[in-house]
Amino acid sequence: MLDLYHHGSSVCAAKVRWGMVEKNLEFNARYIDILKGEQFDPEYLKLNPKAVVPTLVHDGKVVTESTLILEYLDLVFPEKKLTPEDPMAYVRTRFWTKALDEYLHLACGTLTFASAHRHIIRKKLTEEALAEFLASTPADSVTKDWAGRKNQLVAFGFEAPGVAEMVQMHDEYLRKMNEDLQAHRWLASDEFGLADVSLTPYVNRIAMMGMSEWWENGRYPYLEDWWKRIQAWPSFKSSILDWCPEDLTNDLMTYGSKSWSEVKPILGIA
Ligand SMILES: N[C@@H](CCC(=O)N[C@@H](CS)C(=O)NCC(=O)O)C(=O)O
Repeated sequence: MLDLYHHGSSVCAAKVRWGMVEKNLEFNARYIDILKGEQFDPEYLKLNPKAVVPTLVHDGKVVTESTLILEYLDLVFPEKKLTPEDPMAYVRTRFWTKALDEYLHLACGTLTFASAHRHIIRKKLTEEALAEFLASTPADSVTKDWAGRKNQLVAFGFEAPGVAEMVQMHDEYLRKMNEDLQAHRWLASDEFGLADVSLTPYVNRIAMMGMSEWWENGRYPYLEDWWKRIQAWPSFKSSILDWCPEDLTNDLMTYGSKSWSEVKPILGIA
């Protein structure tokens, strides 16, 4: 039995969900509302002491870390593998999953919190509940300094330290995606695979926040073409978009679109 603890606007949960659907794996979806603080429930902390989603429980075995969950699933259920066999395609895939874990994930989390999540949690929580929510984040969470960063992002938005650098870092990786997609049809080779599944939620996040101009108008044409093909992929909508509740989808678009005017100058878009 496979249980996946996840959330509708979690990028790393989305990549695991999509991977499982692509691998034809059935799972019980266990929803953890990370914008209401359900990740701090003592029972959930026993599974995931960092208080983050996703967490996979496979026949009682607990696996955390989204990249490792996908690697685990490819080992345990090799019938339809997402990881390429070709050594260079494998290396290019690992380049992307490593870049996500080391850099891009924090850049995306920072952008999302500064643009939208800071407003969304304020709508959901009273001042008192918000203070408790912020105080509950463990010292070692999304990153070793996430608790402090989250506090600053909620308080100051784009004025919080380091936000511009994170937006620029996000841009650096989108530019690199565009380059790789010029060299081959999908991210790691001419075949769709784990790199595409893993990076999609990060591009989708920008689109859901009304910021697709980031790659449009000739800025990143190969990325734009890939994104169109991803959106047309049969399981994309049901695995990624449909899990995000309607109010959250609307809020991401509303607050994200308003924040685009803050992001554009950082990217040098007129
Ligand atoms: N390295 C972890 C990161 C997990 C993570 O950052 N999850 C976010 C959602 S994408 C989360 O649960 N955040 C909760 C919070 O900020 O309190 C993984 O890949 O699984």
